Formats: sequence, C-alpha cells, structure tokens
Amino acid sequence: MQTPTKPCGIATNAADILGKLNVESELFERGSLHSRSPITGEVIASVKTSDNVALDRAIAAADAAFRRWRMVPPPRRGELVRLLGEELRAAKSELAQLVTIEAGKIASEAQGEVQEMIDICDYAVGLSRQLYGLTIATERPGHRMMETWHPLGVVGIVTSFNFPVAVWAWNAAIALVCGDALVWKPSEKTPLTALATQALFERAAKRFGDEAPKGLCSLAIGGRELGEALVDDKRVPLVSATGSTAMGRAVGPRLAQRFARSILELGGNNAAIVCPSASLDLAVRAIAFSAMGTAGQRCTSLRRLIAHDSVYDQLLPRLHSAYRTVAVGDPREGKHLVGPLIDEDSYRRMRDALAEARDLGARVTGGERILSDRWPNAFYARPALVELREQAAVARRETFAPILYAMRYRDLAEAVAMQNDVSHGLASSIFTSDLREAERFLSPEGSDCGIANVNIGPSGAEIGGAFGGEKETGGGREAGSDAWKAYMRRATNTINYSSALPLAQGVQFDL
Ligand code: UN1
Repeated sequence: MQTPTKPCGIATNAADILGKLNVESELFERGSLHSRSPITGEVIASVKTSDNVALDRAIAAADAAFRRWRMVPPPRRGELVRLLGEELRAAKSELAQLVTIEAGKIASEAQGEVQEMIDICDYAVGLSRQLYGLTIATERPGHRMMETWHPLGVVGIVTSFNFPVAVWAWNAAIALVCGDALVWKPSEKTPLTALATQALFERAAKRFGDEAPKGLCSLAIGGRELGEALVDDKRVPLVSATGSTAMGRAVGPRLAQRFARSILELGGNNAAIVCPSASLDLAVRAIAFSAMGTAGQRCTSLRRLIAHDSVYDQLLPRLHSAYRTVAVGDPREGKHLVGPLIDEDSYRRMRDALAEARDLGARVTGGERILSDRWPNAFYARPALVELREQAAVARRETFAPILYAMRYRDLAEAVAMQNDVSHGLASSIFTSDLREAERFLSPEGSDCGIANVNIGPSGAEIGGAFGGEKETGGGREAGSDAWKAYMRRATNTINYSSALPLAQGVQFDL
C-alpha cells in the first residue's frame, strides 16, 4: 500500500484545507485508512478509523444527546441548522475543493454539491416551524383527536463516495430539526470531506452553545463491518443508507429483522425518451449533462436513451459530436467537464460492460482509458455511447460509469415499457412538445420512477422535492416535501374534554 511520504501539491492542498477547518492533523496523518485522490491516484492522507468500541461510544453519546435534544423546541433546533448553513456558506470554496480532490468532481459540480447542503439547511430552518400534525374529526362528542410528531432517536447515516457530503446534509439537516441525533458512516473512499463537514458542524454547535448536547452528531470512519454494527445496533431506530442495491439488499432485511426503519437510496438505471416533437437542441444539452456529467457517477445519471425512429438519425450524430469533443481530464482545470472515475474497479466495470455490448454487435464509441501515462494510478475514460438494436441485459444493469445506451422506439407505449423494464426505479425523463405525451408519461401508466421529468434530464434534482425511487432503488425518500416524516414518530392523541365516556363504534360497556 502506497503511503504519503513526501507531500505533493494536491496532498498539501487537502492538508491545508483540513488545517483551515481545524481538523486535527492526527486524524488524517497517521491512520490506517488511505484516502486516494482519483485525480492522480495517489494516497493523499491516512485517516484514523473508528473501531467498534468507538462506535459504541458514539451511539451511546448520541442516544444521551437525543434525550436532551428532543426537548429543545424545534425552531431552536432550526437555529443550529441555520448556523451550520452559515458555516457551509463561509467554507463553500474550501469544502468544494476537497470534494474535487477526493471525489474527482469538476469545480462547478463540487460547488453545486456544497450549495445543495446550504439549500437543505435553509429548507430545514423553515421546516423547524412546520412540523405539523393534523386535527381529525372524531365520532365521539366532547372529544378531540389529533396527531403529534415526535423526535425518533439516533439516526444512522451511511453515505456513498459520489455525493460525499450533500447526502449527509439532506439527512442531517432534516433529522436535526426533527429532534434526532446522528451517527454518520461515510464512504471509505471519501473520509476527508466527512472530517471537514464534521468540523463545520462542530463550529456551528460551538456557536450555538450548551443547548446542543455533546455527541449530537458524530462520525464513524471505517469499512463494512462498522456499517453493519451501526445497522444492527438496537439504539438506532432509523438508518438512512445510500449505495448499491447489493448494499441495500444486505442492510434492509437486517433492519427489518429488528423492526428498525430504513431509508434506502440505492441505484438507478435512468432513461430519457426523446419524442418526435422534442427540441433536439435542448435534448442534446440535457442528455450530455446527465449522461457525461459527474463522469456518469450519479445515481441519477442518464444511462439509457430511447429515441423515436423519426429523430434518432438526427439526434445521434449530434450526440456523437458532443461525446467526441467533451473535455475529459484533471477536474481542477476549468476547461474539463468530465473528471476521473473513482477507482480502478469502476473503470474495469465500465470496460467489461463495453466488451459485453461489443460482443452483441453494438456500435460502441468512446470508453478508452486516457491519461494513464501521466497518472498510471488514476482512471480517466472517455464517455461511451453505445448504439443497441434492442435493450439487452447489459443496458438493463446499472454500470456506475459514463456509458449511454441508445435505442430506437416506434410508439410511446413501447418506449415507456422499455423505460420501465429495468429493476431500478429512480429517475426518468421525456423530451416532447406534445402535452398528451408528457401527461401520459407522468400518469399512472407512465414512468414507474420516483422522479419523472419533462424536458429536463433525470439528474440534478433540487432539494425541495422528495428524492428517491421505487423497486430496487429502495423506496426511501429524502430531502424536501414531507420526507421529514420518516425521521419522526407519529402519535395519534384522543382527548376527552367531556364528563361522559362514550366508546367508539357505539360499544357499550356499562358496569
Ligand atoms: C446521488 O447520486 O446519490 O439529483 C444523489 C441529483 C443530485 C443528487 C444525486 N441532486 O443528481
């Protein structure tokens, strides 16, 4: 294993940023988890991991913190999140640089990720005054019935490398105003951004004062076993986990076994349908961003293009030209729109999928590895466009890389059936100027995904809506709308203000 001997430019930069954010250097200099930058493939830090004893302590502290935090009035809890938002605004540029260094995102997307954290904090501050329940009509005279939402407990948050900090924020900002405490296990591939985010939270908590109990939010850095210990801990009533479907398949039943709740945000195999009336100028731009952006490493990335027979031959040449010319390279350089894949495994999976498509006789362009002479341990690939005659197994599987499978359709029902004929159900889109087609796509017989868009691509959702998907995407919802309800428990209260005791359903029980 390569260890950081002499600091190179990028390592120094990561260390500088962590230093500025007051992360103690011993946390990232002498540990056993080697964080690599996908930009160069080199080790940039050696992070201290938590063992099960440390995790146990963190959960116990969070549980104790929860017992105090749940009694702090929600708008006061919102104030802590408002301060977190301020810290994030002040450190936006540094945290975004760290996202670039550790996850390989281009600067604009890394800043967008931090902006998403700020947005959810703002949203959660407003939400802290809107955690309402209903007042419900009762059949009994002199009675009132209502529901109350109470804090739930310690929430375990498991995040993935591709949105190393925003996904934490979607969960943390909402859970905190809901009165919960948190223990966060970030991806092993992105511990530095997690350390930085934790430091920003601690700054906010310090400014907030003693009302924020110690241990309210903590970080557990480690691998799969640590994640399993978090998932199995009875003191954790909810785990929100983002990652692969395989991970969700392991985590879901373990949580169900102990009747804990889960919010699962797993993979996606997202499609775009391009109809005869679509604006192709708009479609080309939207497809390029959602299929090539973030090097195809969003769970919402566009992976399948289903274009009408009458537009396919106009659309494909324009996409080929975009794929040929898109600038791939060091994400720190502003001219590049596509950065590296996260690691070698990811590149191998991309290469294998393309080989499988070639074996089927598909026309494959792109997909070559580049810049390996400059950075032998980094994995940059040209985005690949694959023209398929039919929706083969390779296209029905999620490969977390910039591969777009293009296929033709003749009528909309066929296109919608193709779009839905995959195991995932996260995001989808249709490009059309025909109102009937758009509405059919959004109707109950249309897209079966949690996100269905018209004239925009499937990726790049705002935080105001509930985010998540159906089928093997896991069914969880995070961020806006009423996703907050998953972080609280509901009590139905019936209050008798009369002096009689009428029983519901007309039951008589006279002593
Ligand atoms: C993810 O890839 O895990 O909708 C989240 C989007 C982003 C979030 C993606 N706002 O593309």
